[in-house]
Amino acid sequence: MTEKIKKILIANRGEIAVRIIRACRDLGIESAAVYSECDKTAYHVRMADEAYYIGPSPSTESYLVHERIIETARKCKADAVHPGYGFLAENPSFAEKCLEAGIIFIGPKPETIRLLGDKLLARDTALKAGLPVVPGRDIGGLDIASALAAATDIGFPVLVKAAGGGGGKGMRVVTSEDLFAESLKSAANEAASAFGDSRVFLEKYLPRPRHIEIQILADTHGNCIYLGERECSIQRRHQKVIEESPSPVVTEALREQMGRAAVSIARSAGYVGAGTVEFLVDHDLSFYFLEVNTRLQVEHPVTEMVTGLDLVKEQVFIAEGAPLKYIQEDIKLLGHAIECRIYAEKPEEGFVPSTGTLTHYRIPAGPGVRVDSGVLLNSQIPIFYDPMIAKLIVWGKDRRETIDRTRRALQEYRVGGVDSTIGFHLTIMDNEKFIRGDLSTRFLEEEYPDNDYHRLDGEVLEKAAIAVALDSFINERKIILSQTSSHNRPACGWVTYHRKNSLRQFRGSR
Ligand code: MV4
Repeated sequence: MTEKIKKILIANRGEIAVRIIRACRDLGIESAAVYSECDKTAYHVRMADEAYYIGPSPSTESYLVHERIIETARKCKADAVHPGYGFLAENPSFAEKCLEAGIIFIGPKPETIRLLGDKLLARDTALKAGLPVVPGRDIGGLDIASALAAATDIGFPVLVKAAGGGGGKGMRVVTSEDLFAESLKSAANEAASAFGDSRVFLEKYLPRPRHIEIQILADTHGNCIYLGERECSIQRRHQKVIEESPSPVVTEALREQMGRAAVSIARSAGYVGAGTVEFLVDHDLSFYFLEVNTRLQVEHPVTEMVTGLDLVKEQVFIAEGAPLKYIQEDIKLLGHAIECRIYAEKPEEGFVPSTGTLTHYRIPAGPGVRVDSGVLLNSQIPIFYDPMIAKLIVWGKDRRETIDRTRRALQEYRVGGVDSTIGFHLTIMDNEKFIRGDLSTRFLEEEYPDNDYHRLDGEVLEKAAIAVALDSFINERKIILSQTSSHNRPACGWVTYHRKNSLRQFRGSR
């Protein structure tokens, strides 16, 4: 049975809210935005067909309040809620409450979100589904001595991971036996305070893996397909910075193996919707299951660019109960796509958030360029949320062309009033290892140990000098112009002389 969705409430903000509104418009579905105090005039609010105030600026009082969002959806007669990513996207209780209120939650079933959100249960599910997992052990209920025996059995270095995990919290690399007990305790403590769940497990530590993930789509009729991979190895502190599809190392055969593995765990978990199965890939190209993300991901556009699909539209069709329109053989990857996450941050100062007003803003365009922006000229960048302001997604026929277009687009991009990561991305586009596709999750720390992302080549220095000279020239003019009337602005010597002279003539003729 398919039930057409007529109105979607978007329980999010910024670029992803705008992205979802665009899909709604393409589908002829009405869109309702929600906004907090500081988002009153935000881009997503202006874009949506309707917008509703849901509370003060802190997300704990607005975008995270289940009842406010469900009440708003009910009031505006939305038949579905799209959570985007972050906020409530992977919250099984919220998904449950939506369903209880008779509202479609655009995402997997609450029990699937709950199962896969537990990294230990997800690992078990992967094992049962026949996926390769990193050698490891659940140490729940074990005393320190038995846990140490398990670690010794796996072999050091081991990685302590939190069951409630994600984002690297409650994770500890342990290189030797004597540091084990202490690391175990501190990981468990950190996990308890971060997730309210102190359970931890052990895995063999892979020192320089790649992070490669498979996009999947599963409908309510038991069909499930994979849409190729994304390489997301370039990240800092578990925040992805650059993503691409396809991965520079994934062959047709490896893609099929990883894709089948992803579909296999999705089936075991009763997965419905768009999802991502994450893997670690070792230097010998052996791959290991990491976790499943039960949401639309930030980096979904690179998959859209190489498959030609619109993942948000597919999510809506699945939520309506429609069968997938594609079988695996229909999915063909074309060309190459790279995404740069543009943050309002200062890379030179350890990526501290940079808030304020966007006094200058111009987005790039041209062949292969897509910008999913959450802001406009004069937007306020609030302190309350993630500082990602936009994503630059670039497509080319191959990786080389895509890198060249990305560099060109980054050079066209203008952000003023706040700092941005554009210069940082330009540095990466010229990095030889990046250009070679020689990546790992350690890429940034290895290539830029001192956070030194300046591009101090001659061309940039010359441009900077010209910019500074122009800026001071324009500022001087502004001061002079504000002191004199525009009819009487300073001119070169002979003009001034002539003016004085004609004034004398005028006086004289009286
Ligand atoms: C690992 C690993 C090495 N070996 N597991 C980081 C986040 C969490 N979801 C899993 N993570 C890792 N698990 C084993 N056995 C290295 C990481 C890791 C990482 C993974 C993906 C992307 C970025 C990362 C950065 C640091 C560490």
